[in-house]
Amino acid sequence: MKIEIPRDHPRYKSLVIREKIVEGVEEGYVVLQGLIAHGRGECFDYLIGEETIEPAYRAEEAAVAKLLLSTHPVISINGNTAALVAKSIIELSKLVGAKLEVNLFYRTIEREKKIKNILVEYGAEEVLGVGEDANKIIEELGSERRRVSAKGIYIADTVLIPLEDGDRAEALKRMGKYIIAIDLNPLSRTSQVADITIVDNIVRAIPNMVGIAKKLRKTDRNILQEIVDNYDNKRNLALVLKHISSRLVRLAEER
Ligand code: PTJ
Repeated sequence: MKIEIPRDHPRYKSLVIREKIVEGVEEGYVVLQGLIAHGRGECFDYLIGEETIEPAYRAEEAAVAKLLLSTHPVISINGNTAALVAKSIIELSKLVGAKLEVNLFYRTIEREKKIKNILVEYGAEEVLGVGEDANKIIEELGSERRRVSAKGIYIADTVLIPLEDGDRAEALKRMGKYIIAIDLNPLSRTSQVADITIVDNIVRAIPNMVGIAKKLRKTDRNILQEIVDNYDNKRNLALVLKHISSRLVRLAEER
């Protein structure tokens, strides 16, 4: 059911985002499980304060620097990502020279094609991982995410994996790939295993990364490398947890 969300509704932004996910379900490219994943993300976003916190911005900066330094960077696209940030993620891929690959946990050829069509509509020139293109297998992985493109994730040195399940993140790490995750849950397995974990809503993270990429793309490689070297994911995740816990204590004390 489609409803008009009043602009003055206190949760306008959040409700509009929800509608995008629901539309994705109605159009058949977001899975029902994507609604559950989104709800979990919303809950963590509430705890964070629905804003990009400093550690998240640092992670976004390090992620862009790493993507710019990589030889074969790939951005993995699933249903929720296509519903929420198709346009800006294509812009990011162009700015950092990363390939786009559809890779689904609940894989069907129909969903793959629908997601590819959305990306093409928004200006993507090449979309990997659809149908026969996903002809390489990641042996370590049991799920349908194991099928990847020989021109994409299979040969990638760095993979950006938004809204991901933990198994593939671990498998890709075992293959020696550098993993950048976007996940509002700082405690998830994906968050723990990634080299860079961006604990931010994807609807803020990708536009932020577009802005950062515009600034960093002409930057000297040594400086980009310094940004990556100075970044410490464990420390950054600890800062996120401290932010959440001190925020909750502060809110409780204000009562
Ligand atoms: O499209 P498919 O078939 O590949 O399936 C996609 C989903 C998301 C259903 C699948 O990957 C899945 O089940 O993921 P999980 O295991 O639920 O993990 C998703 C993670 O993303 C959770 O930790 C959520 O907190 C987080 N998340 C959800 N929405 C957002 C988010 N993180 C950032 N921004 C969001 N908007």
